[in-house]
Amino acid sequence: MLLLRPASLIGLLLLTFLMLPASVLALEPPTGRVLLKVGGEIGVTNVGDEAHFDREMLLALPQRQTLTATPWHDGTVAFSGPLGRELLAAVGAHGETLRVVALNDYEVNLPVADLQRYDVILAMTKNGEPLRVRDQGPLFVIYPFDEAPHLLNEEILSRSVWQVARLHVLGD
Ligand SMILES: Nc1nc2c(c(=O)[nH]1)N[C@H]1C(S)=C(S)[C@@H](COP(=O)(O)O)O[C@H]1N2
Ligand SMILES: [Mo]
Repeated sequence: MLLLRPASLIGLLLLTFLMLPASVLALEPPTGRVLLKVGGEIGVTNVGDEAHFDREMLLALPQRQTLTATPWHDGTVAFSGPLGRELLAAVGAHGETLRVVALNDYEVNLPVADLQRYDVILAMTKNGEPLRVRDQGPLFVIYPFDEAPHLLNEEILSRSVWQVARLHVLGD
């Protein structure tokens, strides 16, 4: 049997306890091109005080496919990408509001409640093809309009940001 002095045992237990949360919530640094940077009130970081995601990391989050018409596309389109609420969970977000920033410097505040209530995704693909910047990628905030047609209003449309590059979690 392994004999440890009580002090070492306590030390070992303390070390295990201290290391657990970090190992559970750790986010590996990105290895590919960074598509999304998340900052603000987050508990999980991998580059400085931000959480950076490459394509592979975004695909590792729980995904959803949304079949819907939008004001910006012809006919029904299939979008897929990580659920907004899962992304927030992955970065340990604690805030009520998400500042969504696009490549063209368009910015809007999106209530976190929208992501809890609806299956909003950060679409990475359209009809199976990666969204390029020229296709309004790399990420496009897509609400499930066809499931909840009342979402087709000016407020929600203004939160439907394309060319998303950055999120900022704002505290309560
Ligand atoms: N990146 C980006 N996303 C954006 C916008 C924008 O200018 N840039 N405009 C928003 C607004 S205010 C609306 S109403 C919808 C529709 O914009 P559109 O009428 O120019 O197509 O897209 C939203 N998403
Ligand atoms: Mo708008």
